[in-house]
Amino acid sequence: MFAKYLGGNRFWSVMIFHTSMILPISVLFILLFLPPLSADPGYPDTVRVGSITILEGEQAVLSVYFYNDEALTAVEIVLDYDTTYLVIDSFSLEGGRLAYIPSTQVFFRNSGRLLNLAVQDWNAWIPRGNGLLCNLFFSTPITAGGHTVVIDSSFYPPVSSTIFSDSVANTLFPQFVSGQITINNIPFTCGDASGNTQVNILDVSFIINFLYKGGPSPYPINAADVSGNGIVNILDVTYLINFLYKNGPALKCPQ
Ligand SMILES: [Ca+2]
Ligand SMILES: [Ca+2]
Repeated sequence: MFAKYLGGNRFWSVMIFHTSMILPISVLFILLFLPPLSADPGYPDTVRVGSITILEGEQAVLSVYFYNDEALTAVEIVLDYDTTYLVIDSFSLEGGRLAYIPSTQVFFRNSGRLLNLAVQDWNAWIPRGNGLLCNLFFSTPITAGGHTVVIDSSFYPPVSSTIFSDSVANTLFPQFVSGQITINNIPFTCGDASGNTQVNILDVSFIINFLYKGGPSPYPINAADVSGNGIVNILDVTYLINFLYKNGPALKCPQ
């Protein structure tokens, strides 16, 4: 057919035939080397991220669970979260269903807002079951209060996502239940750097000790930012003295 359009030029018809075969052959090639996909048999396998509430500045310990009703060779989770208010510190399989697997078969990658954890059992199958997969440990900046961070699934091109691999290396896509970390503000009285609920000359000393003498940090730090400009420095000392003794303007800590 192509040869007709090209006026019977045999050279071009052969070339077009060869070119037209490249795409199907390359698709066939890709299909041959992709891991086989398989429908998840039985009750749907699931990865579920827990939800917790913490105070700003505290460490968050977030649990991730998984359910599988067939034996597995590997479990991989890829999680996506906003790093503005959470910083990943570490992870642990301790106390979970995969705690028996040696660390040489556990792979963890932190790529900015994506976390990738892959666990493989090279010696036997991960048995069917339901329970803890891992704990993730996050720290939260002192400014994180009042925010909720969703821990969601994600997809790493070309093939990495939350997947299970069954005992004959079929790839299964478990259902994914996202979770969240709610970060609450620490209640405080503005100016009460010492944390005893009263605002007086001792708080002036407390801030000076913190700034210049290695003293403990106000808790939360915002209690000492009486000028409300996001920084705690000598100007807050002046501002607090003015408020206490010179009819200065009202304290206006960030909340
Ligand atoms: Ca105080
Ligand atoms: Ca300030």
